[in-house]
Amino acid sequence: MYIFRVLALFVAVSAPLGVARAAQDDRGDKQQVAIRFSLAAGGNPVRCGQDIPGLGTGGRSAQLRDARLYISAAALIDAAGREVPIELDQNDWQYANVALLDFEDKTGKCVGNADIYDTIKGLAPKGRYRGVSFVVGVPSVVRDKEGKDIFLNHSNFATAPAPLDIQAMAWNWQAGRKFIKVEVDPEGGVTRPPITPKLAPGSADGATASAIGAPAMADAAKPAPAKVNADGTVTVSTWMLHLGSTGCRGDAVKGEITSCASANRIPVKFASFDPARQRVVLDLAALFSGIDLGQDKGFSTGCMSGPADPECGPMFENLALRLKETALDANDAGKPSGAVTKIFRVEAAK
Ligand SMILES: [Cu+2]
Repeated sequence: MYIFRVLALFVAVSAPLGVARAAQDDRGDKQQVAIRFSLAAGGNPVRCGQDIPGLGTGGRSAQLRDARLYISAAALIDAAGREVPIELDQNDWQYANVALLDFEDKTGKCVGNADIYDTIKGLAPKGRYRGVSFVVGVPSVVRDKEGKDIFLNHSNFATAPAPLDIQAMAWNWQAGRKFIKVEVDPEGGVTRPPITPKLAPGSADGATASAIGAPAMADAAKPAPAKVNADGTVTVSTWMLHLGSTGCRGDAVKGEITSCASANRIPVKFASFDPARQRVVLDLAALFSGIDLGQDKGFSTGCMSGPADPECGPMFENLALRLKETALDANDAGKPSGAVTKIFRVEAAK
């Protein structure tokens, strides 16, 4: 029953979007905008199949496995400091005000698909702009031109429009999408605490994580090939960052409004940015700063947004998000910490 309502909603939504595109053929008062992104580790570009040297505190080299993220609410900043929304082109990578950036091409150790998408495209009112801003994450709801609510994050990926239809980027209806997914295979693997019956690979992360408010994992990580070491510790191949909303309540399947204790969306702003000459870099050196990729102290291998996961402490600091409430009932978990996130920077585009 609900499926039909969702289908009806998307049919209803795609028509007005089509009308909007046609209306923009008169582009007299609009200019085309393209914001380029790239993936790097410090000064080195990162590509599937190539060693990324010196990541994290252990200074290990690593191979990329996955690097995808959702960007929303992209805007240009005018001389008065106003954020002027970029109206995104609607295509397989961009829907409503959300775009998926995809830096993996399925070569080397990379998973996913051959396509790459690294440039957000759209229209903005003609003008002179000084900066750019965007949010990492998928909004819960956006309003279409007719004032109808479109539910974006907490929806069924199987019936959602692209690019919200990717199973690998979905957790479950309630928790919604993975906003950032970065996975690397460090040289020598990732060593984890001994397996206890309660913490068996494949089942434990999901069960333990949901007990502490992290999303149950829809695609619960297939256990990576594990090597049991002489001291009982286990070595697995992949360190994973999966960022998304956690502690979500409300049955999204029944169409209930879902609200999440930790939204975990990251606002990013560059007061000075020239789209013609510059690009935004997602810097893995900054992302893994202060983190030893060779060791995982518990819960998910890496950080899957779990408030009790030891690796999420330094990771959330790098993301400039609060992992936990600053005080009891402060309700600020998952909100921006107020620091500037270190994971993005601006550089001259080549
Ligand atoms: Cu962990």
